[in-house]
Amino acid sequence: MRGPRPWARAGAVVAVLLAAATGCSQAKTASSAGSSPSSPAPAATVMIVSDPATIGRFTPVTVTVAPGQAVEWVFQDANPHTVTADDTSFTSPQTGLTKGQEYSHTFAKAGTYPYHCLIHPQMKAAVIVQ
Ligand SMILES: [Cu+2]
Repeated sequence: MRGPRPWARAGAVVAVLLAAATGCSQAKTASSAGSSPSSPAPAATVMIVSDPATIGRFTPVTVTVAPGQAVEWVFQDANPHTVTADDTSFTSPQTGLTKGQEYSHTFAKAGTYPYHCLIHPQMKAAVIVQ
């Protein structure tokens, strides 16, 4: 009985190829879906805009993110500003960033993180991580 064996083997090869093809399409679908529930949320955005009263202003003044989430500051003022933690645990370049530049920081632990601008101490804001 040598007849059936090659056919059985061919069938097995087809089955393996089908499984491989199915695996491929599943992987492709999963990666193109992009945001699974377990992936970290995208960064929250804080704008730094000009303000006649304080030269610059963080908006929103308080931003809330989850642990592991980043905050991205988008500088929109021609005047240089910094994003500097009151406890100096994080800071953007201390010479200041200006319009068109960005700075981001990822917050790993829950807590309240007040920050200010080194150049204009009247510019105050906070990140809440919870
Ligand atoms: Cu400033």
